[in-house]
Parts: sequence; structure tokens; C-alpha cells
Amino acid sequence: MGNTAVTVIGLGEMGRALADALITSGHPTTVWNRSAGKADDLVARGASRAATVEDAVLASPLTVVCLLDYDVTDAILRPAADALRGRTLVNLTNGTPAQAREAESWAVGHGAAYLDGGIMAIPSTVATSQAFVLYSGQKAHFDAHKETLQALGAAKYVGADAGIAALYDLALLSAMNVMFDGFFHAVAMATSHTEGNAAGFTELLVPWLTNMTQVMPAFAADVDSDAEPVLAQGLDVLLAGVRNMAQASRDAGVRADYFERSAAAMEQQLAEGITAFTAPEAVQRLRTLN
Ligand code: FVH
Repeated sequence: MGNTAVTVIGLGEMGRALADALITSGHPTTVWNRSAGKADDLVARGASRAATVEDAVLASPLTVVCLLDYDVTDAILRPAADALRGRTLVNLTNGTPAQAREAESWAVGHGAAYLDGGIMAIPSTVATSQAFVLYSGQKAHFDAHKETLQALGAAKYVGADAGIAALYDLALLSAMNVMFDGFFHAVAMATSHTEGNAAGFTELLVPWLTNMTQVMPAFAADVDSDAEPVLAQGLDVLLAGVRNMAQASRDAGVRADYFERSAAAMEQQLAEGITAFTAPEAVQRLRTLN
């Protein structure tokens, strides 16, 4: 069986990287983008340029979409809905779980198979060993196209609910954003000192954070278990440290609001009789903050 033909709709930074990976791995690739000129390099490398979205969808059994957001995706695909019948639509546009489920209903309503996805890569790492892409939707649709989708990066199926890839994608991006916020906070503190510099401090921070990530599987096991958590630390000890982080931030002229909120939540837990910090309690605390 030859390589499956694939259509890529949306040739921004990410869409061009996806199309490029498909061409490189030998898939006959058709492309469409609102600004047609963004297809020029891909066409020079062997891609076919479709004149319309409908022509693009009809060119392949599998269409990969990577656009700004779901509103744009809807506006572009809606006029070509009939062309999707009997084909598979893989939507790699960033969106919420609810948007993914709605898109699946719409696609299925037009006779298409649908997979939603979250790209855990930046354009330059697409198709490298660093890239992985999350997919959710009916397993049979994933199985049918897994080999083709592997061209973009390791293809990971995360569940039948079309929304779960978007949920995991946004959860992973949340962790990344909070980590970078933490990095910039720490650098602001460290460089408030006349002898501090970001590069030297980062040489300490990277191994520290790398070591700390090793604890996460044990925390996760505690979250998933009904048994008494294995990892526990005195909440009073932790609170004292967080108060010091807040005070040292203020003394350094750095915003302390994150640590002030964190300290307030711990004070509330202590007042409720919770004396130990555990992973399940930490997760529960976040769930009840709304
Ligand atoms: N770039 C990245 O690192 C991240 C990595 C993780 C996944 N994201 C998501 O991928 C989606 C696309 O992101 P992108 O980086 O390719 O974004 P742009 O380069 O800005 O391209 C946007 C494409 O959307 C088209 N577009 C925008 N508005 C419209 C519209 N009103 N009508 C039609 N098309 C529209 C745009 O077309 P054009 O401006 O070139 O004509 C591009 O094709 C996104 O969900 C990320 O969160 C990327």
C-alpha cells in the first residue's frame, strides 16, 4: 500500500512544518491557505496547491487542519462540509475540550470521521524525536491513520472522548506556562542583587528543576491512590517557607501576589485542621479555588 495522500489546511508556522514533514515522509500532499503565497515553498518541494478548500478536501482521504482557532476552522470548513463525507478530518488547531466535542459532532453530522489533536511541539521540532501529538476520538479512526500521523511526531492516542486531547494539551501548556512564570519570578529575584545575573543563576535553576520533576510520578501515584499518601510534608513548615518567599520577593521589589495567595490558602487549610501537605490535598485545593 502506498503512502496515504494528505491535505493540510492552514499554512501558518505550524501548518507549513506539518506539510513539510508529510512531504518529507513521502505522502502526496495537497495544501490550502488563505494567503496562497505561503504554499510556494511547499509546492516547490512537491506539494499540490488546491484552488479552494473543497478541492483540497476532495484531494485526499485525510485532511489535517491547523488554523488560528476553532472559529476560523469553522468558517473555513463549513462551506466545504459536503466534501468531507467519507473522509477523515484531523483538527490540530488549539482549542478547548468543548470546542473539540462540538467540532466532532459537526464533522460526524456531515459523514466524516473526526480526530482532535494537540501538538506538543514547536514548528522546528515537528517530525523530530522531541515532538509528540495527542489524538482523541474514535480509536478506529486513529488506528486507520496512525502510521501517516507518525510523520508529524510520535502519535499518542489519549481517549475516545474527542475533548480529551485538547484537555491534556491545555493542561500540558498550563504546566509549561506556570513553569516559565516561576522561572521569570526566580530570575527577577536573583537579579535584584548586585551580584546576580540571569545566566549564572539559570545554571543553578535548571538542575534544580530537573531534579524536582523526578518527584512527580510519586505525587501522581498518591493522587491516583485511595490509600494514605506516601509523600507528606508538614503544612506549617511549608507555609513558613512560602511566607519567606513572599517577603523576600517584596524586599527584592518583585511581585509576591502568587505566594500571598498560596500562603492564604495554606492558612485556610491549617484552620480546617489539615496539617500535612500532600499531592491529593494540593489538587483538591486548586479544584475548590473557583
Ligand atoms: N506555533 C507554535 O509553536 C504552536 C505549537 C503548538 C500548536 N500551536 C497551534 O497551532 C495553530 C496554528 O498556529 P501557527 O503557529 O501556525 O499560527 P500562525 O502562523 O499565526 O498561522 C495561523 C493560520 O491561521 C490562518 N488564519 C488566521 N486567521 C484566519 C482567518 N480569519 N481566515 C482564514 N485563515 C486564517 C492563517 O492564514 P494566513 O494568515 O496565513 O492567511 C494561518 O494559516 C494554533 O491553534 C496554535 O495555537 C502552534
